[in-house]
Order: sequence, then structure tokens, then C-alpha cells
Amino acid sequence: MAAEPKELRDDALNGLRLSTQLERVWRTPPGLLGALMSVDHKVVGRRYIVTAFAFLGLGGLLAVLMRIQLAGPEKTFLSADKYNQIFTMHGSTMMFLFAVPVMEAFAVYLVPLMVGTRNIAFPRLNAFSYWMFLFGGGFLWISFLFNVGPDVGWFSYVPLSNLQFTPSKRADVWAQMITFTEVAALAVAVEIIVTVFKLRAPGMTLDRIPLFVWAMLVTAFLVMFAMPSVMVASTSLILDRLVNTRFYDSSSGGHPLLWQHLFWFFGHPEVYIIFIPGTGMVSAILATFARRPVIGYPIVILSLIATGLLSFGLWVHHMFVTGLPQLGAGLFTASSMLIAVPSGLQIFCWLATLWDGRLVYRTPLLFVIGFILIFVLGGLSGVMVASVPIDTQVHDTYFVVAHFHYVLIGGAVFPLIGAVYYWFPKIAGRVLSERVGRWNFWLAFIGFNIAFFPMHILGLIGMPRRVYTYTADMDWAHLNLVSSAGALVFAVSFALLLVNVIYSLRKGELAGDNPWGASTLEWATSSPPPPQNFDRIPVVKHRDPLWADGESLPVVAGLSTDRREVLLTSLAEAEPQVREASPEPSIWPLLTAIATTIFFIGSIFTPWAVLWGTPPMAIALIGWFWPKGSKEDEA
Ligand code: HEM
Ligand SMILES: [Cu+2]
Repeated sequence: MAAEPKELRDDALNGLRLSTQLERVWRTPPGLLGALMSVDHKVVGRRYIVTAFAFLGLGGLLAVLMRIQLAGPEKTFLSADKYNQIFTMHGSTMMFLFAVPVMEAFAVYLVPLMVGTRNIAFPRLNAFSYWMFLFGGGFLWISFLFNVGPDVGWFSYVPLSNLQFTPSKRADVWAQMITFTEVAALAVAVEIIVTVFKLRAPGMTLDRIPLFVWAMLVTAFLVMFAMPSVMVASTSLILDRLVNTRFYDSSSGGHPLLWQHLFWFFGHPEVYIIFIPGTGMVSAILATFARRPVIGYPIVILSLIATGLLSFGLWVHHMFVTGLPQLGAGLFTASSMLIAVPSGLQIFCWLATLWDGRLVYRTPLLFVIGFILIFVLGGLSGVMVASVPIDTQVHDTYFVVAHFHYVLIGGAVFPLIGAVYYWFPKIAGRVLSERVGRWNFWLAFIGFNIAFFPMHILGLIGMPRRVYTYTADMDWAHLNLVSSAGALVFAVSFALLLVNVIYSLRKGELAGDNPWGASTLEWATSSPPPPQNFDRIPVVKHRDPLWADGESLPVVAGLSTDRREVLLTSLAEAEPQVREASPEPSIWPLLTAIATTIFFIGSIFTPWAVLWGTPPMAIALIGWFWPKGSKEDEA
């Protein structure tokens, strides 16, 4: 046999020749088709981020409509029916199409860079995940525009969502949107876990992993265990509605409370799926702008893991008014209060870091300080509603609306906007305007508090949530007007963010590799990073590699330069194990997502879609996995 042509390794190449060769192998093909085929985690991640922010804009627009309607008594701006659709769309969009996806999106972009590898694990699954998310979100919003938007609340309780009380397709639209987005979320969770476990740069032992990556790892596990629960719930709801199963029908041995258990077994961890990535962003920003590592690295990690575990033990606090046995009420009160402990520990670690650091007051740090103030308030009202007697009083009032917006916006949106200011230079190559950033922060901070603080009081004086109007003699008008004005200011702060992004994309100051002097690996490559991320994979010897080794990071040589290749390392010690091929661009993830979309949407109209919807999916998957005889199939 003739000798195999010799494989090209990077030992022979250097400098510009090395980077051009790697770029040729790793780049996304040009043109529209190329864009649709891309499996580059940076391309997919950027799309994911932009799409999730578009959904934030849509959800925010609905919030403004609600606040206009509620600004005074007996307004007729929105009808009762429209209001029901709008608060349902707002809640569902924010939770399923914005908050969870945007966090995963940042992870898709950042985790491979932060652990020092060339692409995410299972890059085609990643592309598939994005398309599923896009199609699921598009499906929900198109339905809304055709007046079949769900109107049963973001938790869609039975029996309200049963066929009997919701005969239209509205509840099916909601339930199937859940299935879409959960498939997408689960796919990303698997990718993150495998990327963190197997693709870390040599030497990045478990105790050298950046805190943001730790946070995303814990989040990915929460997604894996929580999301199947809501998929089971929504799928059995569709079955009840479509083929007359009786999962939630007590007259035939089912039970409506089953819905609440399945939903909240997912729903409570969900808030930590949103919050824990926020903590990771906070830790990353804090270390950079306090010019020192976050104090108590092991404490922060153990708190993250403890929060993750505990979050599965408190779902019943959403069901205190369903008539629990005493023991249950006591237990779930205790566990709900207990989870404040690990969160509190993290806050003390951050405060100590602030105290001890040399603070650089740039916009990302302002958002982190805003986060601490707002989140602590939300945490305090959380401990209040963890107690059964208080919850019984304020359940389903605006007190709860105030509480969860303090934790969601304080705990996730503030860190997120901080993260946008922090990582935008890496992603776009240009720094966002600091002047606009300050305005953005102060308007957001002041607007948010004016919008949401009065809701606590409104709740305490009896205003129920999910009402489309109220009469003048209730004395709720003044506070509602204040709240609506605050919401407007808050909305303006987001408009400023948008203006800043558009302006700085063209005119912003050029970033350079590491504009903030940060310590983690994503700043060791150019901004934006080349398709291959790094010309040579770094070797990590410290928890803060760029602070310890500066410009002269040690690197690995010996990877192939004529095919896409990543380096697998061992789980705990990150010792190099094997070189492995990484998939090339492919159109099949998109085609598979289209086939799955037809299957999912078809099956809310006829059960036969399960039959005729399967062959196209099977064909798409066969195409996906068919060996192409390319370099990727070797080894
Ligand atoms: C632009 C800022 C926002 C404003 C002004 C706002 C305002 C509101 C209002 C007025 C309601 C309806 C209350 C009712 O009638 O019961 C509501 C509900 C809700 N909001 Fe927001 N919100 C905002 C941002 C967010 C964000 C960022 C999230 C999540 C990350 C979120 C999650 C929710 C949820 C889950 C509901 C419950 C929906 C339901 O009752 O089914 N909101 N919000
Ligand atoms: Cu909860």
C-alpha cells in the first residue's frame, strides 16, 4: 500500500502562516448558504444573543402596553381579552425566549473561549438548538399576531388550560412553544457540560476554571434535570387536549395538582437557571474591575452547587395556598429560607472583593453594584413570602409581582447588561460608549425602582395580579401612575443601550485584545476572535492566567492544521488525552430543525402528524450523520 499522505501538524508553521492556514480550515463558508451552515460557536452564539435580545424588546413592549393600561383606573386602552394574552405573552417570552436563552447564548459564545478550545462540543447540535429556539419563538409570536396567542398565564394552570375552559388553540400554542424551547435548552446544556468536562485547555484543573464557567456548568445540570419535567407537563397537557387522555382530569383518576407539581418542579429551578449565570457574570466583572480575584473562590463554587441542589427542594412554596399538610408547609418553608444562605455567602464574597479591591468605576461595575442592591431587596421579600402566613396574604397580589421582578431583573438583567458592556469589546472588537453607559445605568436603576417598588405597597393594600383594570375607589391609582412612569424611564434606558450598540459598532473605540486588563483566556486572543479562536491552545498554570503569565502564555503544539481538530483533556486534571476531529459546517441541522418544526406544529392540529411527521425527521437525521468522506470522518 502506498504511504498515507502525511498529515500537517502545526509544529512546522508559525506566525502569520499558521493563522492563515487555521483560518482557512475553521472559517464559516461565505454567502447566505454558508451562514445557514455555520457551526462556529461564535457565529451561533452571536445569533442567539441578538435573537434573545429581540425577544426582550418584544416582551418589554408588551410590558409597556400593560403599564399604559394600568396607569389609571378604568382605562380602555386594552380589552380584558387582550390584557390576558399580553401578560401571558410577556411572561412566557421573558422566561422562555429571553432569560434562559440569553444566558445560554452567552455561554455558547464565551465558554469555549474561556476554557481555551477551538469550538463547542457538538457544534452541529448547537446550530440545531439555535434554529429550534428561533422557530419556537417565531411560532409563538406569529400565533399571537393572528390572535391565537396564549392567554392562560405563563404557568398555564389546568383546569383553565383544559379543553373545557380553553377550547381554542391558544393553550396548545403555549404548550408546544415550551417543547421547542426546552429541546433547544437541553441541547445547549449537554454541549456546555461536555465542553467544560472534556475540552478544557491543558492544565485548567477543576480549581482553575473561571467562575463564570463554573456557574454555567451548574446551570447546565439544572437545565438537564428541570426541563424534562415541564416537557412532560406540556406534552401530557397536549395529549389531554388532543386525544382525550386524562392526566389532569380528577373525574377520571387524574389530578389538576399534578400540573402544578410538574410545572413548579421545573419552575423553581428555572429562576436559578436564570440567576446562577447572572452570578457568574457578576464574578467575572467584579474580579476585573476590582483588580483582584474574587475572594473565596471555593466558597463561591460550593454555594453555586448548593444553590443548584437546594433549588430542587422548594417547588412546593408556589403551592402554599393549595392546602398542604402541616408537615409539607413547614418543610418547604424551611427549605425556601435555607436557600438564602448560599446566595448570601456569595454576596459576602463579592462585598469582600469590593472592599478589598482597587475599584475601577466603569459601566459594567455600576451594573454589578446595582445588581447587589436590587437583588438583596428581592431576596428579602423572597424570605418573606417563604413563610406560609405571609404568602397566604399576598399570594397572587402585586407584592409577588414586585418580588419576582426584583429577583429576575435585579438578579439576571442587571448582570446581563453589565455583561454586554463587559464582553461587547470581545465580540464586536469595539468598546461601548462609557458616557451613554452611565446614562443607561442611572436611568435603568432609578426607573426600575420607581416602576417596581410601589408594587410592593399595591400588593399589600390588596391589588391582585393579572387584573386588566380597577375602579377609582380602590385608591390604587396614584401608585399605579408612579409605577407606569417608572416603567417608561426603564424602557428609555434600554433604548439607550440599543443606541449605544448601534453607534459603537461603527464608531466605538477599537478594543484590542484585552481592553479591561482581565485575567481569563477569552482575552488572550484578538477581538473579535478568529474562526479558530486561538492559533495555539494555551496551557494554564494559574487560576488567573493572564495576570500570572501576562503576554507569554505557554502553549501546546502538535495539533493538525489541515482539518478541524480539538484537544480532549481529562476531567479533573485537564491532562491532554487525544486529538479529536471537530465537525465541519453542515446544512442538515437547519433541515432537521425545519422537519422537527413541521412535526411539532402539525401535532397540535392532528395526532396523525406524529406519523407523517416522523419520516422527514428521520431523513434529515440520516443526512446529518451520513459519512461524507471528508477529513472530519478520519479518526
Ligand atoms: C421592562 C420591564 C418590565 C415591566 C415594566 C414588567 C411589567 C410586568 C407587568 C405589569 C406584569 C403583569 C402583572 C399582572 O397583570 O399580573 C408582569 C408580569 C410578569 N413579568 Fe414582567 N415586566 C418587565 C420585565 C420582566 C422581565 C425582564 C421578566 C423576566 C425575566 C419578567 C417576567 C414576568 C413574569 C414571569 C410575569 C408573570 C406573567 C403572568 O402572570 O403569567 N418581566 N410584568
Ligand atoms: Cu420558587
